[in-house]
Amino acid sequence: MGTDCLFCRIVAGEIPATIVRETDRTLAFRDIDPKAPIHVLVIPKEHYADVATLALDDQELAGELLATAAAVAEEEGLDADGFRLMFNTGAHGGQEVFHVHAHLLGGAPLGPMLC
Ligand code: IU
Repeated sequence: MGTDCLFCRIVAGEIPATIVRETDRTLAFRDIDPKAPIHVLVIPKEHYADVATLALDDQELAGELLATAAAVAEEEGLDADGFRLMFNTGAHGGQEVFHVHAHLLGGAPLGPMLC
C-alpha cells in the first residue's frame, strides 16, 4: 500500500512509534491516544485493510497476529487480570485507519463492551 497508509509508514520507519514487539510479519506499538492504561496496536506488516480481509486471505498471518497480541499481553502483565482484544472493522465498526490492527487494552477494569 505504501505512502498513503499511516501504519505502512510506521512499518517502514517513516513515522515514529513506540514499538513494544516485532516479529518477521507483525509489529506491536503503543497507541498514540491510549483509551486504557495499556493500549497497544498489533498489526501485520503486510497491508490488509481489515481483519476480515486478512483472515480470509492469510490464516497463518492472522494467527501470528493473535500470537503477537498474546505475547504482548503477557509482557505487559495483563495475562493475570485479563484484557480486551478487538478489531474495529469498517465504517459501522468505527475503524479509522484502514490497515488492520488489533487493539490490546488493559491495565484496569474496562467494564462492559465499548460502544
Ligand atoms: P481505529 O480502530 O481505526 O479507530 O483505531 C485507530 C487507532 O490508531 C486509534 O486508537 C488511534 O489513537 C491510533 N493512532 C495511532 O496510534 N497513531 C497515529 O498516528 C494515528 C492513530 I492518526
